[in-house]
Amino acid sequence: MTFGIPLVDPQVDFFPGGALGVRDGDQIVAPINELLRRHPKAPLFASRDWHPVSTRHFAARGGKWPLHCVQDTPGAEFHPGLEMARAEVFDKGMNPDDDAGYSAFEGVSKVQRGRSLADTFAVRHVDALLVAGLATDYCVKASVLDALKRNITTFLFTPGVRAVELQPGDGERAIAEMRAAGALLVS
Ligand code: VGL
Ligand code: ZN
Repeated sequence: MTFGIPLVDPQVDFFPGGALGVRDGDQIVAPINELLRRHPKAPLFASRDWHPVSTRHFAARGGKWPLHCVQDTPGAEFHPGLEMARAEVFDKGMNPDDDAGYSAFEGVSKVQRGRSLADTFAVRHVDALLVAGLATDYCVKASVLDALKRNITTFLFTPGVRAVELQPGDGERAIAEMRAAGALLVS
């Protein structure tokens, strides 16, 4: 068994002070770094919300969200405190005409000719995941549910996630949903 660590959208805009800042999001940095240090050989993957400036994902075009993670802007960069130099990066959310791209499985590799995350797991013999990142109630949840649908053993690293909570309780509900679908919680 090889477990991989997908970090979901650990980008400046999702941390406090960012365009779509998640409360206490900065608290995920230290536990994730410790996890990465303890598992130096675990393959690391990072998804990146990577939007065009105009997309149906944004409120200006009927979506839910303020402008965030626009391609090649500072807000779309990875949090500078995360030790993720070894990460293989997957971009998602590029289609201007839909509000898709929540799941990291929709991501395509930045360097491997658009290779999908699922294909990359096969290439790397990754058959279990320990997931962390932002935000619990959106992209983390979508990624975990997608992984479970693909019959990948999936653990959620709870110190490494935080929720947007457009409605109070969304974070807890998202965790309950992931558990009900088969995710195992790890702290
Ligand atoms: C996300 C809202 C909008 C996420 C992305 O990464 O969880 N949430 N876009
Ligand atoms: Zn987004």
